[in-house]
Amino acid sequence: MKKALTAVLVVLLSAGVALAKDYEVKKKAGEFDAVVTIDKNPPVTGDNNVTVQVKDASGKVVKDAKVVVDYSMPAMPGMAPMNYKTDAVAKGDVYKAVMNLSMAGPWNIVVKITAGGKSGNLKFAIDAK
Ligand SMILES: [Cu+2]
Repeated sequence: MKKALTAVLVVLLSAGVALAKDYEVKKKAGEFDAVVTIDKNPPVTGDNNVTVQVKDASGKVVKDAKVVVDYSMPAMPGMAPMNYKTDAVAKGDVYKAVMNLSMAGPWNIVVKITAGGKSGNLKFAIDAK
């Protein structure tokens, strides 16, 4: 009985994961290949968990990079431009950061990656709900 219940739960949980697809950006950052995922899709006002995977030109995972997530909202009527920055912390093969978006609307994200004397930026824009 317990076993059957566990099996049902596992199926339900996997289905949930498959449905809730992360926001994902794959791009070059200088000589690095990076994959940035955000656990909210679309990203939301408040906390969003950001995961960055970095590979070098040969496709090898880079574990000793410095990764900074810079996020900003351009000025809008009645609002001065906003600029935030957070360090992503290495966890296993990836880097993790929490991005707190204080307002819905357009945000520009720049992920700055530095490793082995090289650096590169990955830029993309999101529309937070
Ligand atoms: Cu704004």
